[in-house]
Amino acid sequence: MADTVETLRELEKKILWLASWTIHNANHLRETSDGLKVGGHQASSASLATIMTALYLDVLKPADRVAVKPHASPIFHAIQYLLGRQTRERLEAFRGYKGAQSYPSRTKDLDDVDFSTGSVGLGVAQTLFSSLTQDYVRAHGWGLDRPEGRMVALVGDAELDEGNIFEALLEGWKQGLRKCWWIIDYNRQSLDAVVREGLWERYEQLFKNFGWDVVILKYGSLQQAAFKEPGGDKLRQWIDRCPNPLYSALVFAGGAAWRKRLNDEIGDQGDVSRLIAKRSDEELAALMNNLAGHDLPSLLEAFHAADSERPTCFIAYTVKGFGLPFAGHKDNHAGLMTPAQMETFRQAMAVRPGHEWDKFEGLALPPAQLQDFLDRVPFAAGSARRLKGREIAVPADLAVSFQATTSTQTGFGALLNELGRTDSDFARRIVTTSPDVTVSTNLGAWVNRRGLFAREAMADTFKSEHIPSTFNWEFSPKGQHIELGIAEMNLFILLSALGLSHSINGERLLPIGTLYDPFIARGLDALNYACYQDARFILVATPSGITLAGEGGAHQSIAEPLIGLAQDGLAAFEPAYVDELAVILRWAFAYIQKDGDASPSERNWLRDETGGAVYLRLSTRPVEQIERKMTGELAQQIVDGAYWLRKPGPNAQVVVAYTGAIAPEAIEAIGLMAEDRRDVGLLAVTSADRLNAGWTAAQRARERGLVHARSHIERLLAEVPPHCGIVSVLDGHPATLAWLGAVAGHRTRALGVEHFGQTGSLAELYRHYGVDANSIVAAAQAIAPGKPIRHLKALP
Ligand SMILES: Cc1ncc(C[n+]2csc(CCOP(=O)(O)OP(=O)(O)O)c2C)c(N)n1
Ligand SMILES: [Mg+2]
Repeated sequence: MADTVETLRELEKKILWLASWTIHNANHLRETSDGLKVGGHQASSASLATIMTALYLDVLKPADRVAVKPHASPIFHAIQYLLGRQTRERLEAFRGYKGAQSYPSRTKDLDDVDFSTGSVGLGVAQTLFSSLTQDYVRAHGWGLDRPEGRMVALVGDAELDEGNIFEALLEGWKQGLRKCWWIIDYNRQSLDAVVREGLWERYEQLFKNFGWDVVILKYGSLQQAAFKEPGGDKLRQWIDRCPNPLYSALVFAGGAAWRKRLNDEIGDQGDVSRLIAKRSDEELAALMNNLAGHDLPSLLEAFHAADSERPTCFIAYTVKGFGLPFAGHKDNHAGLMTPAQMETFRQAMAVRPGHEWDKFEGLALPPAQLQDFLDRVPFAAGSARRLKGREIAVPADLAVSFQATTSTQTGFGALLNELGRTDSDFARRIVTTSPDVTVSTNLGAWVNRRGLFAREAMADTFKSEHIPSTFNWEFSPKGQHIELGIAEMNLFILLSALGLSHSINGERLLPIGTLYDPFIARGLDALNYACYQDARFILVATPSGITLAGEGGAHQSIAEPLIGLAQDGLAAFEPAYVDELAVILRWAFAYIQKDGDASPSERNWLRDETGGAVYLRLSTRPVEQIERKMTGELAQQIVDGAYWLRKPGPNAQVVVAYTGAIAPEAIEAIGLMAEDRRDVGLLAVTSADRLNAGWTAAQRARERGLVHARSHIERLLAEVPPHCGIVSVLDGHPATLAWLGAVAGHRTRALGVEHFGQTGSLAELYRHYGVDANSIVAAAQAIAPGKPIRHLKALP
């Protein structure tokens, strides 16, 4: 143990040096090249240096997974560098093009980041849901040959202000969370300032209330020893009473300031005066700075003693900027060491110019001994940390029978019900989840068949009491639906965890999450986070839009189609018909499993080989279905984003392009115009997102010399005469389709919803927002002038 501590101390010094140098060096390079200086987070990193040294170089095992506080990324990269998993080139390019990332990134960093962080709070919750996911996988009998991992989050104390953390805590309690450690970097500083007094007490109570163990790491071993000296109890009382800002200020001011303050306040009390007096300024500062979060013996003891099964919160007292000249200063968050300070630091670390990147430069222990220690670090013993789940074969098509008039939401329920009947490997890998809207998003039939997941079985009381109920609500370890509380943030973070299971647990899941479309906005940052991590899932958002008529503005989504269009890593669809949905859903199951790197297809210019998550925007509106045979060509076009429901003739004057549940209005409008406008075309757009992405990519390809590159929408619109107008329409923001006019220069009028809806009948609302058949005709008349359209009624 003593040997280990000594070696770790040396390596911690090196880690702090490397992290600080990484930041300084990158800033220095930037300053000279573009005059920009960026916040370096040297202080925020230093705060976690000791804890991360203890964890990565001693405590953690290969199966453990960590979400590192965003601003501790330089420390993380420095540790990986020492372990031979990060390159000097990337550290030199820190925060620069293709360099090590400012915040740990699963997708952009090469040194095996387990969970991305950046938007504070999300990575923390991700560890909790990853632990539940691990339980889910193992309860289903998968991955049992691998050791279980602990899911660890390194949390900033101000990060705990983020509400999503508490939403997750509540869910974790409900689901019987285990194997999860949150280590709070209690430096009592946030970005702007010093945090409130006594927060640790609130945290302690709070975590205990949610069934966690709480370990408070306050006094380091030097302090503990000093407390045993005569007068030590007085010192301890003073430390306990000292307000956070004062403690921080004294840490910054150093030994002489400590002495003055301590003497002023408790110096006339005999024993404690001697305790203070017998220490030099330097020793006194070392004693007062010796909080447990910077004390390797205390940390190692606590981490090794903690129960790995139980969810455990460690509150570790630290000093922001520990070991650096601005330690403790409240303005230090984005503070950078000046070149002069860096020079002093270099000398203190005994690093010769030109040897800044040498692994063991300036350390007292022999390099061979240090390297030998690093070679035996348990965390680094495993092979690749990125696992690969086996691909799950998807059936050639998803069969479903549906009524002549039905909605996409009903169709979705029917499709899952069908899947629920089958006992294939494919059906077993599906896991559904919903934030308290399981039944109202039509997952009920599926859940009846597959059951709810819980680590311990729980009978449905209504069933056991023989009270008739439509839904069987039985929990068991074999269940395939994870029922969540209402918090949408939790839905997305759980999807993020389930959707990374192939990589984290080596076992692929096919996750489907359902929620009401407008409430995507509630969890949007978590959705973005899940996509940034490249998690794979299918999001089914239903119902949607003003088509919800009676529900009013608070339930009617407007902007979501634009989210679908703009969100990276998420392919968005809004089908109108159930046969389209069946095609898209089948495709989605395959798409979420892809992670190849083939170049974009010449057909649609999309990077389908790389895969991603999928968003399906569905509706409760029953729509008369089209009786047709699903040909391979039609299915392909549905997936590519659009097809001609009615091809425009060579002299077409108007094309109506519609998306989703508004299809009947578009069809009706075509009928109303038929007598007075020639060859009217009807374009069914199943994915504005994919059409738009393909179009952008094809243009870029042409600009780079691939003159024959054509996207799907360009090919479709090539058949439309130049003077033809396009009226686009959807139950969502009109900008979603407004760009269609730019593809080939057609005059376009984009209809849709721009303002908060209200209650009313469907007909009233469609008329009010101008997306009814008559409004489509009026728009057509305006952009494709000709003889008056006889069926057009005067608009109010
Ligand atoms: C959602 C979100 N809001 C704001 C920020 C900007 N931000 C980054 S760090 C930080 C404060 C961090 O304080 P703390 O968690 O205590 O970390 P410390 O730097 O003290 O270790 C803020 C506000 C962010 N990254 N994410
Ligand atoms: Mg802090």
